[in-house]
Amino acid sequence: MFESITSKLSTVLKKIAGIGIITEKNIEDAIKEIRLSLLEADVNYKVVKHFTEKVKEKAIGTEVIKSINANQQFIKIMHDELVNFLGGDYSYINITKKPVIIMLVGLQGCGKTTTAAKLANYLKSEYKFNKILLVGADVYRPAAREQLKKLATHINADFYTEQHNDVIKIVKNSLLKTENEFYEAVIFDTAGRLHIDNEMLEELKKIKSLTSFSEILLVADSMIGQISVDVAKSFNEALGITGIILTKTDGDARGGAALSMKFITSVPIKFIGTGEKIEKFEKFYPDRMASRILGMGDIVSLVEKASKTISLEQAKKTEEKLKKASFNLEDFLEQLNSIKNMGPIGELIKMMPGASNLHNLNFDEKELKHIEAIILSMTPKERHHPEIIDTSRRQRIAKGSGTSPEKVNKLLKQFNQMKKMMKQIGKKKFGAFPGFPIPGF
Ligand SMILES: Nc1nc2c(ncn2[C@@H]2O[C@H](COP(=O)(O)OP(=O)(O)OP(=O)(O)O)[C@@H](O)[C@H]2O)c(=O)[nH]1
Ligand SMILES: [Mg+2]
Repeated sequence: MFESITSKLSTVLKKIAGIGIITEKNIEDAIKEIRLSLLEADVNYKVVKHFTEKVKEKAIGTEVIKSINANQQFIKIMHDELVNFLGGDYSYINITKKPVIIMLVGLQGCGKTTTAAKLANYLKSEYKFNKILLVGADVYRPAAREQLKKLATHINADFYTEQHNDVIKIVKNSLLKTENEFYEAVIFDTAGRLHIDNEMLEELKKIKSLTSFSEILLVADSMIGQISVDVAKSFNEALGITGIILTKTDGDARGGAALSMKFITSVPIKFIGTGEKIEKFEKFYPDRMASRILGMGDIVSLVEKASKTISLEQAKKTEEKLKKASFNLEDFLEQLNSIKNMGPIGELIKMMPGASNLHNLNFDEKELKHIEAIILSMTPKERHHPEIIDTSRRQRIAKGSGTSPEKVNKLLKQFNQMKKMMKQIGKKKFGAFPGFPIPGF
């Protein structure tokens, strides 16, 4: 369901990634586009305002613009802020106190009954709970209790209800049953209403007062759009909800509104429902969601790795050398080592956005070792002035590096081409990866 927000934001990011030199104006333009994309994706306007202000403040107020890999840093700021607004780290279900007592609340049709079963199933697999009680506390919809009973049987959990309309009595009795029969967890499925109304909230408050709940979770249909924020606010003010479960994220709604709930209420989104089946239930990971929304593959860890391995100073030095065309084979070797320190090249390439399209990508690590051996077999003078390398020197270098004169030739040729290319680029502007003066990077 997050396709539209993803495609919009990733377009903006791609633009940024393609810009050589980032200026304040570039950033302002990008932020304007981001603002529009978020609004179009149904993200709550307050969230949009806060988010874009934060990104701007960080991007313009800091050293980002001056730094050499400004575009990547900007993308990282976007990602980090998005993680912030989706929620940082938190626990999922509070299981410190046994029995674990959970109540599910939410509007009609949002997926409470289905989610009760999904959650029970999750507790079984995640925490190895064996004894779970599902309680039918929706006395209003005719077949509600029957629906939950069926689901309970399906997942091998116990079910309890009573055939009358006194919800409070049902809850009290099921709490007694939970204690007496040593259940590890009890989950209450409550009734939904079409709109939030006071009567409904009063009833839920009464239920809340009967015991100390481990979790009161708001089940929210991610398709309902902007009102989801009001729904979350009302439920939270009345009950103090401990988490949100977003259902129907497999649908085609724009999703931005649902994602705004955390920011507005400060209540974390803990799980998402991704389909009708019991297994279609996942923990919500803010960082993964942020990466997904930005369509970034794993660009953030790539950027982090790059900035750790290649210092800005080093990159600047390289830039200067390239501009002056004084870049020599020794610098080239230094660059190679920086790349090698980042890990296996194949792994790095896999992390780059869009790498999934590169099916036939075969990066030969051996080739890098050869290049390294060849350069190391040269004298410092040769490394600085490769033009002095004649046939006999070539043969000596080949011998010393365990390669062949052809290989030495090839490297020298490639290096010359690269230098030429870099000289041209250096005159105009820098590409997205100024730290990588190797063709193809
Ligand atoms: N596609 C999809 N459908 C879901 C998901 N969660 C629930 N549903 C469907 O949504 C419909 C309503 O689900 P219920 O669990 O009955 O919702 P409820 O909140 O208990 O509804 P009421 O008891 O009437 O208030 C059912 O058809 C579910 O199969 C989900 O994550 N994805
Ligand atoms: Mg129900």
